[in-house]
Amino acid sequence: MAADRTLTIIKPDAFGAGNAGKIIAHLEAAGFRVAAARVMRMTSGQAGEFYAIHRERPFYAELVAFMTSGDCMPMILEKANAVASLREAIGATDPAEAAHGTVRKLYAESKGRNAIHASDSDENAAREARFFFAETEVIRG
Ligand code: 3AN
Repeated sequence: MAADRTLTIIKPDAFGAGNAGKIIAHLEAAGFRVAAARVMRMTSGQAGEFYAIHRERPFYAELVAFMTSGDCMPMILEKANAVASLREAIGATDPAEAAHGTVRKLYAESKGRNAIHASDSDENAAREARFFFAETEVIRG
C-alpha cells in the first residue's frame, strides 16, 4: 500500500450515536477521500486479532468488549501524508486532551469510548487495510 493511504474505524460509540455521516463529512472537509468502506459488527476473534499489539495492556479486554459491542465502520482513506494527517485530524487518545476541532474533541466520550481509530504508521496502515479489505475493494482515485 502506498504511503498516502490510512485505515480508520468509526467505532461503535460514534456509529451507534448516528455520528458516522458527520465524521465522514469532517474528514472529507479535511481533504481525505474514502477509498473503501464497510459497516460490520466485529467478532471477539476479529477485535482480539486487530488489537493484538495491545494484548498485554490492562485495557485490552475492555477494548475488545467495546469494539464488539456494536456496529462499526472501517474505511480506507487517501490523502497526501495520510497517516500523520489523520492522526492530527482525530486528536489525542483521551478526548479531554484532544485539540479543538478534532474528531475526538467533537465526538469522543472517554479514552476507551473515543469515537475513531487511526493507523499509527504506514506499516500498520497497510496491515490494517488488508485486515478489512481485499485490494479489489479499494477504489482508486
Ligand atoms: P490511539 O487510538 O490514539 O492510537 P492507543 O494506540 O494508545 O491510542 O490505544 C488504542 C486504543 O485502546 C484506543 N483507541 C482506546 O480505544 C483504547 N485505550 C487506550 N488507552 C485506554 C485506557 N486507558 N482505557 C481504555 N481504553 C484505552
